[in-house]
Amino acid sequence: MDFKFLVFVLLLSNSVAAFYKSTNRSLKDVNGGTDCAACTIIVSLIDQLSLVYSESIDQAMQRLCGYLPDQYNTVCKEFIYVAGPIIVDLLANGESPDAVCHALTFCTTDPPNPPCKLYPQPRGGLEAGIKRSKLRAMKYTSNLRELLVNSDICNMLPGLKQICEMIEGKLNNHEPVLDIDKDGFSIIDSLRGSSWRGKDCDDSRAAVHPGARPVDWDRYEDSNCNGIYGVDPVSGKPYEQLFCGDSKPMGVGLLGDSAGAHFHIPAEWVTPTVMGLDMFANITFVAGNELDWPSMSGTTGYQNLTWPTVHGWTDSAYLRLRQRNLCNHRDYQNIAVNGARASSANSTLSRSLSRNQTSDYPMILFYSLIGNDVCNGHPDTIEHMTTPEVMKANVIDTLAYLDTVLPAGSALIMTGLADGRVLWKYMNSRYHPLGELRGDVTYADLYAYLMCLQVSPCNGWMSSNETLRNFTSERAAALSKVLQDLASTRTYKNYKIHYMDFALHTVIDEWVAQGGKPWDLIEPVDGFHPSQISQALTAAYTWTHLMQNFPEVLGKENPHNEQIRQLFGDQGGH
Ligand SMILES: *[C@@H]1O[C@H](CO)[C@@H](O)[C@H](O)[C@H]1NC(C)=O
Ligand SMILES: *[C@@H]1O[C@H](CO)[C@@H](O)[C@H](O)[C@H]1NC(C)=O
Ligand SMILES: *[C@@H]1O[C@H](CO)[C@@H](O)[C@H](O)[C@H]1NC(C)=O
Ligand SMILES: *[C@@H]1O[C@H](CO)[C@@H](O)[C@H](O)[C@H]1NC(C)=O
Ligand SMILES: *[C@@H]1O[C@H](CO)[C@@H](O)[C@H](O)[C@H]1NC(C)=O
Ligand SMILES: *[C@@H]1O[C@H](CO)[C@@H](O)[C@H](O)[C@H]1NC(C)=O
Ligand SMILES: *[C@@H]1O[C@H](CO)[C@@H](O)[C@H](O)[C@H]1NC(C)=O
Ligand SMILES: [Ca+2]
Ligand SMILES: [Ca+2]
Ligand SMILES: [Ca+2]
Repeated sequence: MDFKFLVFVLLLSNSVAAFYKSTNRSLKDVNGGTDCAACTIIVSLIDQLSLVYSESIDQAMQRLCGYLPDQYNTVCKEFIYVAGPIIVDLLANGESPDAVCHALTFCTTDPPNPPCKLYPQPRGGLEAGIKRSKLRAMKYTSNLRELLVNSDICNMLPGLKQICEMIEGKLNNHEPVLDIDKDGFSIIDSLRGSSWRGKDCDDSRAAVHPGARPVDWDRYEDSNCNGIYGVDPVSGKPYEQLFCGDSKPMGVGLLGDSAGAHFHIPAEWVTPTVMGLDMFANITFVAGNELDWPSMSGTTGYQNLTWPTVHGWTDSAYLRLRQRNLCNHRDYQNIAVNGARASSANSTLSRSLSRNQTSDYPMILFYSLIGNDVCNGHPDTIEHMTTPEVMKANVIDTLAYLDTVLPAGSALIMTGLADGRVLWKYMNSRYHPLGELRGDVTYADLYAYLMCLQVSPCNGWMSSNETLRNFTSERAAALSKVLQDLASTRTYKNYKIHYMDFALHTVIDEWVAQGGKPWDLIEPVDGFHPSQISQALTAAYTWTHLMQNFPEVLGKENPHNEQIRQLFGDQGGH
């Protein structure tokens, strides 16, 4: 049985793995890699839960399984049956979660790599702890490794296989899994459905989808899913023509990475003091969305979710454009993938955009890949960063391709890469949720641990080495310059290009000026991605910037919005 029995751990592992797979970076499981990290997190949670609730390790394990939905609970209990006695024995003897996971064989020490540790080590350091733990573990079953490592969670649990393949991008090139008419739009939310691309209002006809130019002004039915159709009895004219005809409808799209998809692991999932019953209730939905929350993202977000605890609100380019012209309802496409960089944007993401040059409305497409071209988990991280030459070749090919799919009158907004030095600057000395209870794990510790296991999302910035952090930012700036130069020199038939910096610093400064803390803008669990608040503030900043510098693409306020609201209510919702 695979240790990845806890689904959120499956996700932790798989999303990191997907980072690498989707960008064709070879993922070797050095020192146990993501399995080791997952094991260590779980054993640590068990340990901390027993402290929080003053109960035995055994009871804490039962408690953790009890938090999971039924379908996972059984697997959890089976796991405890096999590995539980060892965990209980070793933790009770004061060994660290790192040593326990070495004894359970999820963590290894593969020379020449040093052993990796997340927690402080008792009595003689990690190597002594591993030795003691392995000795004690020998008392228990001898075929532990077989039992634990050989099977694959993806094939074990009903419904998970599809999600795993989805996460690995095997299915449909990041297109919706359920899409009967194959128009790129779905009637379900997760699995690349309406969380990502406007909901299909007729999944049996491909011509009917968000963003379509209405057929016969939607006299009889809604052919573009914006909820507007029928004929005005007074004038005898179709509403779509009356209200939208002169309004220049525009969709919003995104070719992006995990920041654009809004990667987010709820802190509650790894904070023993607040974990609780039902917290994992919607985990299948979350898994089906690849741990991303596009419906609350700064580009295509359209709803305020209140579960699990959401720290922040939703604001987005789509919401602003929709508010400006309600005819744009449901016309969004979030084509962002964890780990994507310029090469995948060219070869995969751009090809997955659903837009027909003749039968769809134009769109504002954001090209926003803010880090993966300089971010990877390789020990020789610099070797694996995109060079300006490769960047240029990929972007030129992407731009040429887009000219063959974007309808005339579209716009492309390219953002530069972030300057990730803010991560170390604001996070390094703070406690990570896994280390809050005892004050024993800081972000500096977490970054070093992920780097040691070679699963860090970004060695270049999540590093104590200032020279390396500076180098990474210099390379990022050089890549941004490539984008900026292309934006100012290239012209295309069907769209205009506009470049803007990814203004993380400005957004942080504004937030701090309002009395906020810089770390509110960074995801607490991974210590890497922009948080919910950051998504919303970036959306507001971007909108203001476009209003000032590129207003012609945003169109005019639709004077019929109020009439649309009165006649069509929420226009069918999202
Ligand atoms: C992935 O990388 C390997 C080694 O760098 C290369 O040989 C292979 O062609 C790449 N595959 C794809 C699909 O780009
Ligand atoms: C979400 O909540 C914020 C703040 O309360 C509000 O301004 C915004 O309009 C809401 N967004 C949606 C999509 O309801
Ligand atoms: C699960 O999702 C539903 C709506 O999709 C929401 O109402 C509910 O609060 C969520 N539950 C939890 C525990 O997050
Ligand atoms: C961009 O993608 C296309 C389609 O996959 C491919 O033919 C082309 O070689 C790619 N460009 C670069 C620079 O890799
Ligand atoms: C675009 O739509 C038109 C009209 O519906 C159709 O004839 C054409 O095949 C479509 N083009 C593509 C590339 O799908
Ligand atoms: C890194 O860059 C900052 C800002 O440019 C500079 O002040 C600092 O001296 C640099 N540090 C190193 C080690 O190069
Ligand atoms: C810091 O990073 C630079 C650039 O990669 C490297 O040359 C140097 O050896 C590193 N310093 C340490 C102390 O690891
Ligand atoms: Ca469809
Ligand atoms: Ca359809
Ligand atoms: Ca319509």
